[in-house]
Amino acid sequence: MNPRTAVLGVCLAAVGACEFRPAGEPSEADAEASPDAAPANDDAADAVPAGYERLPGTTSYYRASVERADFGAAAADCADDALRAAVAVIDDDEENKALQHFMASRPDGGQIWLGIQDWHEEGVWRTLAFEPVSFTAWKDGEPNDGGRGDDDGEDCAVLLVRFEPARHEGRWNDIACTRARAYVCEWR
Ligand code: FUC
Ligand code: CA
Ligand code: CA
Repeated sequence: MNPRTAVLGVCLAAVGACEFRPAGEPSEADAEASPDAAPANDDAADAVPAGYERLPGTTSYYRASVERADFGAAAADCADDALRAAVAVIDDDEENKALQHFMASRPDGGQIWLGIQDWHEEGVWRTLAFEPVSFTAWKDGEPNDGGRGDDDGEDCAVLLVRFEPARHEGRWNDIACTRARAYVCEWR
């Protein structure tokens, strides 16, 4: 299957991750913050998914992948864990460092998928829910779409956990979504 099709399927299945809300309408977060809102009664949606843990310096819970997978399979695996679980989206340098540290000692953890893509619009990086990406840590010269700029370029991205020279560790590179990489699932 075309990896883009696979990811879109996941996206549509993961209701929370793919919510399109017209501007001005209250979000779920607004409802929770309102004193008049009904108390949360969906315990299952609020329980930390099995295998997820808190990492210092972050506000989410995370699970490391068991084996490398192409981006579509990674996204499906994470989305399968829980509502609001997805391939980790890194929002700041603290989280970038936390995930680097989390994966550094794993043999297959040299690079991990990020939950962002530019296949929807080349050069415009967004989450799978098409939210804009606020924080980036691209390596010098990246993202370069593999030098292509067409549909066969590089539309997924990884965090370089281990890299030579080491000064590039912690930076990001765009690569083809069909490659096999480790990943971290995030539940927020
Ligand atoms: C590294 C990057 C390139 C490309 C390739 C697959 O060589 O510097 O931009 O992503 O990997
Ligand atoms: Ca691209
Ligand atoms: Ca690249």
